[in-house]
Amino acid sequence: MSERITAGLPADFVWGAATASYQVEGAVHADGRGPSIWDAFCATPGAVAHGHTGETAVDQYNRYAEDVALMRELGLHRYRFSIAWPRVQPHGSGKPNARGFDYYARLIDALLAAGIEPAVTLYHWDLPLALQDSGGWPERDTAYRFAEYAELCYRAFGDRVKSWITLNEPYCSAVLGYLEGVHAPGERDRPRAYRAIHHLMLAHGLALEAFRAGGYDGEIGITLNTQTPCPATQREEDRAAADRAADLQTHMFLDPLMHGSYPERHLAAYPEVSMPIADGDMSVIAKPIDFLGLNWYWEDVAAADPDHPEGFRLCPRYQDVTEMGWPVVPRGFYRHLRRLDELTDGIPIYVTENGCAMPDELSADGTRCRDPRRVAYLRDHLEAMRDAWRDGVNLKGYFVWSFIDNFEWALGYTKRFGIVYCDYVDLRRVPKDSFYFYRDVIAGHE
Ligand code: GCO
Repeated sequence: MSERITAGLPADFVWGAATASYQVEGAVHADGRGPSIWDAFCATPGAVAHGHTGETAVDQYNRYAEDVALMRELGLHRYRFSIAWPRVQPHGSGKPNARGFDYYARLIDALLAAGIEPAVTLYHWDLPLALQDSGGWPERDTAYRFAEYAELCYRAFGDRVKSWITLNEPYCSAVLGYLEGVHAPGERDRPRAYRAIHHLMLAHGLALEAFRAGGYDGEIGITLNTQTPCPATQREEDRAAADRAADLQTHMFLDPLMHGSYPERHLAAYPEVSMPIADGDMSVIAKPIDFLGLNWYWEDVAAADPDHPEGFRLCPRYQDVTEMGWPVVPRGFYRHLRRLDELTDGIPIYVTENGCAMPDELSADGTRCRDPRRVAYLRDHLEAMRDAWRDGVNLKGYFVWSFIDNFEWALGYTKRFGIVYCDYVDLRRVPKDSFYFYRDVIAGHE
C-alpha cells in the first residue's frame, strides 16, 4: 500500500477550490452591473468559440446556495472566487453599486455559515468597459482606479474576508489581452502590452498599500502563472534558452515583486518597448506580500533558436495531453515549486489553481460523471506537491481549478475543468468522480 497523499502535510494545510466571476456568475445584466471588457470581447464576431458568452455561465449568481451546499459536502476549507469589479463599481470609478456588494455579502455569509472561508480575488480579468474606453491597463490611471475599487472591497468585506488576492495572472491580462489579442480586450501591440504589465503591477502595489494602511486583518498576496521551462538537452545553449524562456512569464512579474526591477535582458530584446516607470513605483510594487499564489497546469520545454529575439523556441514533448493540448507533467510541478521557493526565498505559497480539462460525459441516466483521467491528474499533482512540501517548499494550501465546469474564456464552454459537472441545458450540477476523490483527499483517506 502506498502512503496517504496528505501524509506529512501540516494539519492547517488549506484545501480549496477556485472559480472566477465572469466564468461562473452569469446574470450580467442583474442589479446594476456595468459592462466589462469580456462582455464586449464576447460580442466581437470570431473572438470566442461558437460565439459563447458569459451571459448565463453556470448562473452561480442565482445558484450560489446550491453550490455552497456542494462545497460543504466536499468538506472544502476555502472557496476562492473573484469579485466582478463592474458589479460593485459599474463604470470603474465613482459611485459604488450597493446591489452588487449585496450579492457578494450573500455569498460570503453563506460560505461562512457552511464553515467555508472565502478567499477573494479582486481582479480576474473583467475590467469595467468604461476604463478600457479610456485606455485600459496601458493607462496609469487604471492602476489608481483599481486601488480605489480594492479599498471599497476591503471596507465592505474586511471584517469577514481574511484572504485577499489582488490580481490573477497579470501575465494573461497583459500578454493574452494586449499583445496576442486572444483575450479581452483583443489588442495586438507590444508597447501597449508592456505598459499594461507595469500598470497592473503598480495596481497590485497600490492595492496592497491600501490594505496595509487600512489596518485590515488577514493575508494579502497576488497570483501568478509562473513557469520553469525545462531545457531540451543538457547542452549549455539549451540550458541558457530555457532560462530565457522564463523571462516573460516568470521574471517580468516575479522580479518586480521580489527585487523591484524588470529583467533587463528581456526588455533589451524589444527596443520598441519602454516601461512607464515613475519615481517610487518600483518600491510600491516591491512591498512585501504575505503569500504568493501560483496557478500551474503544465511545463514547457525550450531549446536554443538563434532566430528568436530571445534565442529560444518551445519544443514538443511526449506526455499525454489534456483537452487543452497541455502535457501532463506532474514532476514539472515539483520542479517549479522548488524553483519558485528558491526565487522567492521561501515565501509562503498557495497553489491557487491546478487542474485539467477532460472529455467528461454524464452517464446515460445522467447521475454520474466518470472522469478517471482527472482523478489521475489530481492524484499525481498532489503527490508532486506533497513531495515539494517535504523537500522544504513553504506550501500553505491547494485550490483545485475548478469547483465547477465554466466559461473557459476564448474557448467558451468547450472545455470542462470542473470537479462538478454542469449540464449547460438545464444548469443541473452533478459531482464528478473527481469530486468524491477530492473529498476523500481532504478527509485524509486517500
Ligand atoms: C487561468 C485562469 C482560469 C482558467 C484556467 C484554465 O489560469 O488561465 O485563472 O480562469 O480558466 O487557468 O485555463
